[in-house]
Amino acid sequence: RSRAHKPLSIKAFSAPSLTQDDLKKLAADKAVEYIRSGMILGLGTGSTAAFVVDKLGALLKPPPSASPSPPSTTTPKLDLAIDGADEVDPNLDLVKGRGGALLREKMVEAASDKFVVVVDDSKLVSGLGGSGLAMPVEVVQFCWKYNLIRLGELFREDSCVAKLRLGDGDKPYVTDNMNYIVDLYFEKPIRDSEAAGREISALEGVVEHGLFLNMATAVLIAGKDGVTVKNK
Ligand code: ABF
Repeated sequence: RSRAHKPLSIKAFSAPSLTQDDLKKLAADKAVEYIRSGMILGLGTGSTAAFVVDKLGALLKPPPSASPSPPSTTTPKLDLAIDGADEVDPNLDLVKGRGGALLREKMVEAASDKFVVVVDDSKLVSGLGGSGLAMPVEVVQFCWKYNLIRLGELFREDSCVAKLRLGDGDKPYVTDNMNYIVDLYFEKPIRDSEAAGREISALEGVVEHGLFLNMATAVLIAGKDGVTVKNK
């Protein structure tokens, strides 16, 4: 028996690999380069956006009292929004809102001159819905079952499954705006996300959906080789 057959410990010689949190931090560090003095910012929710807030806090002395919040009525326009995403397709269209804040996020990002998205490369998909994870639709509580059924019917050909999102104690999850969320699970990417967005919005009782189309001005994608910037 020769010791030569023992596998070499390759790990001992390779650089430590980056964790997903390391990648999120890389993207967040790059995002703060877009911030200029005097700007009014919209900062989103989620763990990647939280790294942006941390970085900003570390750079500014004293730290700002930044929190993810919508523009107030006195500040209807923002200069820059920075937020994460759940999926990014090759056109830089997004799925967002798995964290449940899609309506406010969409309002903040629509009200911003620029919208910079921060993601790690696990969020890249060939087409929206392609991750197999939830694409959220916020609906009013009153007719949620109607919306659940209609949303399932709308995407029947895409083998879509529509489920009411549950929260604590298996009670329906309630959004910041006191609505429910119906999560759509697609087997394959959505064929025409523009049409899908229009059809979902046309349903009575739908408040907002998680397709964020033509909204991102830049997407910062962190991978093992650093941050790639994609501009719209
Ligand atoms: C927000 O945070 C949401 O739109 C999205 O659901 C989530 C992404 O979170 P993370 O950065 O933790 O993956 O951007």
